[in-house]
Amino acid sequence: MKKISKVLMIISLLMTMALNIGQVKAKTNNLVRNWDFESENNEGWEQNKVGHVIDGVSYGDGNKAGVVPSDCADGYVGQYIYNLKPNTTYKITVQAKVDTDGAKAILATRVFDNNPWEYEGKPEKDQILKEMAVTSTNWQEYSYEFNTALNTNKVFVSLVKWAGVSDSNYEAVKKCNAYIDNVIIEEVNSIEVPEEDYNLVWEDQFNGEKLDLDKWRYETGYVRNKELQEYVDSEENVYLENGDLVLKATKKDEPVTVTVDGQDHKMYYNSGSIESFGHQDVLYGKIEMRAKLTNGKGFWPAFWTLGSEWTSEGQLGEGTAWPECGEIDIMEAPVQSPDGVNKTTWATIHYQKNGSYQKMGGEYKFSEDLADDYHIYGINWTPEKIEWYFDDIVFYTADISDIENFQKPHFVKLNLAVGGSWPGNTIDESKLPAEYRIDYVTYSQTEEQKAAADAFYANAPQISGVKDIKVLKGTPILQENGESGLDLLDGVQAVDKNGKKLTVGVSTLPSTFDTNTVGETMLVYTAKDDSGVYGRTYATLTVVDLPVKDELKKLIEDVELLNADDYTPNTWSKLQNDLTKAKQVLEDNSVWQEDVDSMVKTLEASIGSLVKRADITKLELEINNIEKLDSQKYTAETWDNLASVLVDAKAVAADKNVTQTQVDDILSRLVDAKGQLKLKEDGSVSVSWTNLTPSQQKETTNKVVKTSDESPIGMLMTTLLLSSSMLYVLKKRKNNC
Ligand SMILES: [Ca+2]
Ligand SMILES: [Ca+2]
Repeated sequence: MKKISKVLMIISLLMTMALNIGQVKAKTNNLVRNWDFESENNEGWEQNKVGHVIDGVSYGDGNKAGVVPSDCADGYVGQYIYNLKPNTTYKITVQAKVDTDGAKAILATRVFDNNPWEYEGKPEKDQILKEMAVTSTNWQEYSYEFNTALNTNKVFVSLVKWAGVSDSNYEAVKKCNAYIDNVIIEEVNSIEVPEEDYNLVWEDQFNGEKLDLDKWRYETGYVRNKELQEYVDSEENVYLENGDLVLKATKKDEPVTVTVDGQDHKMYYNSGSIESFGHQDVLYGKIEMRAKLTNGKGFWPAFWTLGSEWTSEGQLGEGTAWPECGEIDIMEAPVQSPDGVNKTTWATIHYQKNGSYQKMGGEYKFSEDLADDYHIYGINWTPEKIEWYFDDIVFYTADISDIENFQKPHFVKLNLAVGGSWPGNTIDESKLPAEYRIDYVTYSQTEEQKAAADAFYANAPQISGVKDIKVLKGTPILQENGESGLDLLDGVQAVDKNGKKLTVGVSTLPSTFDTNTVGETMLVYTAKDDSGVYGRTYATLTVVDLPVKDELKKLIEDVELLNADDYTPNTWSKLQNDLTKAKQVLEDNSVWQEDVDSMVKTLEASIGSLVKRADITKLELEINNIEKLDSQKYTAETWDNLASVLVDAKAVAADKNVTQTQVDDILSRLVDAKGQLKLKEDGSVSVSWTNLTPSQQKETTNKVVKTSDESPIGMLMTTLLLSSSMLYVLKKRKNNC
């Protein structure tokens, strides 16, 4: 007896050890009951009419596994997993196989309880959290992570066989046995990448006076979702205050009616929406904001992205529409509950896959109202996954490794909607004006994220030759139908990564923009390569008013009243030159205001530099007088001096551009030189001349020269007359004394 029990004990111990080896592999925190299908009563596994636990097949040691057998194309074997935590990531690992080449089974994880999705008012039952194809004909490990992130603590994991009769693999699916074994589900602890590994790429701290329109553009008007607000660019609804961007919803005095889907739609509120389109793209990295949300039933603050290839409405533009462009909702908090409390932030991606619209996502429920304080809302985006975080909690992860929409650039959007399809049209107006306050938006990347983004851009179409364009009001723009006008594509080219030339499209944003209105619009240049990858480049088209030319016209009229003879030919001819140019500017309908203003300045300067023509009457008279003198009478030295000054004087007199000062100067030099003339020693006039004292002689000479009489005889006569009268004056003075 003792011996037997010892043997039994040893056997039992060995069995326990064997079991423990298995348990070690399954890990103690495996949430799957009967993980290896080996228990007697098939505990845990749901067996429908086709899927069941089978004897005689097992992965590794053991004798049992789950099977979805042949002769069916619609069946499953699976298990409900209870007591999951919301907003938590789990990892499922299984061994699985199919026994027919070309067959496929699906490892699916579904939400299977109270519906967490009330999107657009349509509850979605049986939401697939994640699925993976099983195609190996040998046992193989299949594994993925999923995030509850929902109002759920229960999922259903299953191996599914399903094919439609028309599917190409229908026969193979129907024929095969699909097996599953060793199912492990365990919680994954999120690992945050350390903060210092991120480099800031772009940010707006909203610390300025006004919204930075080099970073953002406004969305205006009616935009989407039958929402009840009109987006405006007014400073009442979009402004910076205390370091925050404030998007504020206000009630309109009168509703504005627009046509949506052929029906009248009333907008009762004004609100704000801004986006980084055309200014900043984001592709892989952390995109984060710190914000204080609105509460109150009907309000719907959001922080989200759209693919940058999103079509820009324009008839010339190329791009993709929603949902083909892809959308990442970093934060959406539509206030649905009647009490108006806002405690839930939603994380969703919308995309197009295999030609059909799909979405996945989750939510985070916070203990407090999100309108009570500032919180951080962000995503960490890599080529493999997008993780959503709230403050420092990662609450949802989406595997995007095979979703093309999230392997290309997006742009960022911030808006405060009122009403619409999600929160419904009952609005708590007691909350108006409602403020959505954003402290900052940042975009940062690790080296790996940057390298992945750089690789995308290096292979995307490159557009060159794009430049800002300025036109005058009313300038026609070249149309696709060939109607002539300004060619927005002039000099613009695009090539793919191999240098192959691509077609470029251009559109204005908004498309309703035309050049009859003064202002700015965005020009969106788009090129697509053969593999469907888009490249985009942006520029600004500025329409300016026709120039005002009144001042120029008046100035031209004034100039035309001036008389050529009054001014030096040089300055006059410059003025005439500028006048001709001014007249051209006046006539030309393609000049800018600054050209007109500059022409006015030039013409004014030209008028200002006009020089009055000099009066040379006296100079000419003096030259004439001197030319009548007899050189033989004077000493060679003094005559030569006079002759030399005379040459200069003649040159001055002949130059019509000389100034009055130049004329006066040369006249004075001429008079001086003439006054310094000395008669030769044997001059016939020396007799009476010697009767004068030296000073009298000098004075007399000066006077003679200054009166500048005509002939040598006349001069002599004058000299003599003056001499006699001098003597007479001197005599008189003596007598008087
Ligand atoms: Ca087994
Ligand atoms: Ca700030």
